[in-house]
Amino acid sequence: MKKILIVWCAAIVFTACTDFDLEDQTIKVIQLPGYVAFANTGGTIAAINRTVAETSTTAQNLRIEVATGSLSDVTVTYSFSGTAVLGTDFTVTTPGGTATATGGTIVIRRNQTPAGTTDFDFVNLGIRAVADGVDDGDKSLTITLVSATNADGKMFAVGRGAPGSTIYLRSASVNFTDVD
Ligand SMILES: [Ca+2]
Ligand SMILES: [Ca+2]
Repeated sequence: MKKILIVWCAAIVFTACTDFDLEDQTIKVIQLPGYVAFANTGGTIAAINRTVAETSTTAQNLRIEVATGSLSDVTVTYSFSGTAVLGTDFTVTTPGGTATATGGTIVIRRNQTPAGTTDFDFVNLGIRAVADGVDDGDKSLTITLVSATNADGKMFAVGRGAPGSTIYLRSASVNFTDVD
């Protein structure tokens, strides 16, 4: 009697599983590729190119988002290029990340805004000008996203756009105007 009951239960479980198989219901499951990119307010794909005086004390908060979401925190690696030098022309005010002369890393916390509230997954990379008191000319800085991987080992594309086509918002620029 016990065996019959087990078989009967197994049959119910099996039936339940097949009844809700998405492919049997002709629903096609497509895994969307995840990506990490810079983001404008409002989500436009316009290039981010800011200009500030080198005496500006306001950090330029460059938003980096994982628009497709992530099941765990995402570590983003970025590089610096241009004539501006870290520590001389600008500093990085980065939460939970590191920066060197050639670039750094920053972490997008899962389901959190920089303020810690539960919302869209993004972080702000803060770039602040340095008043050097030296006639050193205008300086340029481009931050380019190199790679992004979450704590589960999932890799994300960097920038927006299909592979082989134009990729938007993989980089952002800040120009520092000399005031000396
Ligand atoms: Ca400077
Ligand atoms: Ca200067």
